[in-house]
Amino acid sequence: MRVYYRLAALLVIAVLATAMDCPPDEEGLDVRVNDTAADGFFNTTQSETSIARFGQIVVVGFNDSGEFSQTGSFTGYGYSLDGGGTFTDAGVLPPVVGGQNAGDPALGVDRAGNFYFATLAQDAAGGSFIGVAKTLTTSPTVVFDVPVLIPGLDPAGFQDKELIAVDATGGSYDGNVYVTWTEFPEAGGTRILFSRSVDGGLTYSTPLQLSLAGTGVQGSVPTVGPNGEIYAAWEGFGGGTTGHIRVRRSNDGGLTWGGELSAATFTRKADPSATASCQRAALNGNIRVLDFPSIAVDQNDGNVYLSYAADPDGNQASGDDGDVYFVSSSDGGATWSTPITINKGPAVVSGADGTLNDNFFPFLSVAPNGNINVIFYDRRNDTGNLRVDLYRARSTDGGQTWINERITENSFGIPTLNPNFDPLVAACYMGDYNWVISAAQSIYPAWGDNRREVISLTGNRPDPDVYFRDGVAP
Ligand SMILES: [Ca+2]
Ligand SMILES: [Ca+2]
Ligand SMILES: [Ca+2]
Repeated sequence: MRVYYRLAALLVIAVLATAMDCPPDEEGLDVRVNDTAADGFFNTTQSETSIARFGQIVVVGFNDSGEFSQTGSFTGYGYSLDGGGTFTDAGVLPPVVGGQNAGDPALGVDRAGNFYFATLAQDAAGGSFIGVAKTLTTSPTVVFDVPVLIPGLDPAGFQDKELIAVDATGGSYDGNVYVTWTEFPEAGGTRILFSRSVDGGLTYSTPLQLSLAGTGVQGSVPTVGPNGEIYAAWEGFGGGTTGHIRVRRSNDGGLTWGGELSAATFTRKADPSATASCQRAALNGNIRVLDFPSIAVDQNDGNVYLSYAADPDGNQASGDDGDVYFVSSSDGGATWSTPITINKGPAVVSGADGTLNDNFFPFLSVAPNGNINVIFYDRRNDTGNLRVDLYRARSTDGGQTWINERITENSFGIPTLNPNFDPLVAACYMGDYNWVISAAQSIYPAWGDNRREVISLTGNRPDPDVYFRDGVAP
């Protein structure tokens, strides 16, 4: 989602002093990815993460207002060459000549170690595109080429909220790059589009419209199964407070697609007071929220797993505003299980959340051994339902039962978001998603985290940064 304001009136801010840490960082198990020295005084927002890994190389993408204040591009990244022990802030993904990259990072990697980095992008004429950049090298530093720009179906439309998947199966479609995103046509409505590259990211196909039902759709995500099958999922707004998770599947590398199915129907999450303040769905602390699905496939058996967050009691005006849900399909997406909450309820056999506090922004990954991990923001440790931790729900039995574990070492607070303390960032924005990938030895979450307190004109405030963690058994 576009999250920044236009630069012109705010350049004056960038000349002010760099924000100071207060107190000094207390680095522990969680590793900060971004370098705070790159921040402007008021422009210190790093959030909305993506992560990909190849051997000891870990790349984390994020939105970065500090870089935007200085370079005009919003899509930042950092990388680690030692498996995630230390990170180098690499600044911004380079835009095309005269253009800019506009955030919404999404990363993937192929079997040869080429990283692909998708972003919202503009060309020199200000046209809206999805950009996908490929690494030029990963040694001795991780350097990306400028992105290849993919137009929408409507040249006057706005292209938004892309995610990416790379086929690394070694099968018939190995190396293909898949991108799905939302187009806002000039005439109104929204639609989910798909494009692919079959030549290593040199060129991308003319978009195909994936969404069939409804004109209120957002938050698409592609993923690849063990036989190269592609699933794409997205949120469909059902009118009122109802939402749907829509899914389609392709068995031929994205040339043709099966019918559109509903994997889940739910009540969208929203805190009435924050929603009134933000004039869009938001949770306590004026954090804007959508209900984007996260989807992944078990590479052993092809089972499909999907997570999203929703209001558990069907009433936005009372009770719990948000729980994390899970559904699965063992027949290639044709039918889906009944949704279960995985932060509390009968399926949670250890570490259940005993509160009615918020659980939101889930992201799901399946480990090589088939274990399922879902990370999410969680407010169970604050009776005021404000401070946030990162938790994971983990299932070792295909999603039948779950345990919950805290990832973050410290809960973090929420800066003033409406209006946003950072004048380059949209009101009520605290990132729209986080990300996790899995390997045999660990899951690797990357998330937006405000634990670091900085000096501001009105006293200390929590500052948005991006953190990474390893050593968490899948
Ligand atoms: Ca920051
Ligand atoms: Ca409720
Ligand atoms: Ca909850």
